[in-house]
Amino acid sequence: MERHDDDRLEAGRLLFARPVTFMLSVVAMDKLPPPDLPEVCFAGRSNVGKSSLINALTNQNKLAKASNTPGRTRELNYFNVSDRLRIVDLPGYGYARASKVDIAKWTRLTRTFLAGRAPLRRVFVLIDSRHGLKDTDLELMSMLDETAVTYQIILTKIDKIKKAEADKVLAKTQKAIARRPAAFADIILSSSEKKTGLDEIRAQIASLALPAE
Ligand SMILES: Nc1nc2c(ncn2[C@@H]2O[C@H](COP(=O)(O)OP(=O)(O)O)[C@@H](O)[C@H]2O)c(=O)[nH]1
Ligand SMILES: [Mg+2]
Repeated sequence: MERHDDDRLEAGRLLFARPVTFMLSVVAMDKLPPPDLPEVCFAGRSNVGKSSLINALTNQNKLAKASNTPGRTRELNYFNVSDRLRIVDLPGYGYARASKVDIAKWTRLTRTFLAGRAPLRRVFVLIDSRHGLKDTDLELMSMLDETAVTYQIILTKIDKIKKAEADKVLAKTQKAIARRPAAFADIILSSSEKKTGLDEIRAQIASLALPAE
């Protein structure tokens, strides 16, 4: 491994060495915290493994609420990472039984947030590696391409599929993002269960955080 890689992984490890704290839940744009720290957010279809990944990254089992009634959460949840960066957990989308009203509310709040949030440095778009990109994911990505917000794809639950399948979904996803202007070229394969890919995600987040005091 190259020296540069060691440094970035170490920076990621250090950023998450201290506890990450829950800050607040936001249901309306006018209640967002002041835009005084860089932010990254996690987005993805309901049940993709978003809460589990946030918990695994922070080594905290109950930080993000895992497996609450899917599709019910409409708030943006803010987490403070050592006053150097904030993580935002977006409500899951694509829940089959969500009502039209719920979908409209999700769309309005997240669209406004994603398009207009100045400190937002990157959106991690989580995709279940067993299912690949769905229409709702493509819609989100198009929205981010339009508003020029950089996003990086994380293929989740990689422990559930075989290596050959992982290679296939990776190649297919790479092809799908090749011409998308705001997509970050590197795709991360992750498993919260087996702790795969976590160091790389931490390193990516650390590269966007304020420097340590
Ligand atoms: N095997 C496996 N299961 C996972 C992984 N991540 C999440 N899950 C499971 O997938 C389900 C949904 O996870 P959750 O984090 O609540 O998804 P969210 O709705 O996107 O927040 C739960 O039953 C988790 O235990 C993973 O990396 N591997
Ligand atoms: Mg969740």
